[in-house]
Amino acid sequence: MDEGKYMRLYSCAASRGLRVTWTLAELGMTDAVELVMLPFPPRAHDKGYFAVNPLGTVPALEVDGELMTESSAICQYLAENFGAGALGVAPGSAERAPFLDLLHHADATLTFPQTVYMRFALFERDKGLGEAGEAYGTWFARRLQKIDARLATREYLCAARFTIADIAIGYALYLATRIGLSHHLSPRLVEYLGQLQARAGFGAALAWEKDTAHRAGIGNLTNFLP
Ligand SMILES: N[C@@H](CCC(=O)N[C@@H](CS)C(=O)NCC(=O)O)C(=O)O
Repeated sequence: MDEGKYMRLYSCAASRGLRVTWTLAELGMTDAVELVMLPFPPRAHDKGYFAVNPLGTVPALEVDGELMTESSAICQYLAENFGAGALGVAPGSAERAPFLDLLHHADATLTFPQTVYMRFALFERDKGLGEAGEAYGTWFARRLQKIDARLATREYLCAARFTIADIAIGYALYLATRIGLSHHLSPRLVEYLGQLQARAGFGAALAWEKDTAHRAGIGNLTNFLP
């Protein structure tokens, strides 16, 4: 690991790893982490990465002799260990239940159908499963109702403040705008996402990913996205 760093994060530009770089930027912790940007997908373009993460997925965080490969869990780990309560909702606090629910909802229920849509409707459309892919896009859209309803009476998803639940869900909404699903976002969700994207931490995370990828000679930053 580079001198002065005590965690190593492997990621690809604008992938679910953005949940992690964004959390680190919000915590002011980017200096503590060695960021390794990879071409997407690593399984095709950087086979050496299998030695780090046999799944070949990003993000992956090396910390404390362990490897974490779930974006929402990594955000929770960072918030609980380094956030001094700022980005998380502690056990026993009000709204801990929706906090955990939404943190997991982000990847398990929202990003999952998004990625199936991307695979069959975008990346591998020529394989003849485009229609099935589009159906996953619609399925994703129907699942947005839970977030939309929650935000009808709130500025942030829980605890009346910005938390990693907003980061995790915000990434799914951001991804929707990058892959041709923005027409499924209601005006309320568009406004909410705009507010999240205006945060200094979001901009800092994108810039960190971009600079690091550039220095690693990964030119096509959009290779993850169409
Ligand atoms: N549930 C995991 C999913 C990780 C994942 O599938 N990441 C995608 C990028 S966003 C990936 O690495 N895909 C490349 C592959 O599966 O080979 C998380 O939340 O981090």
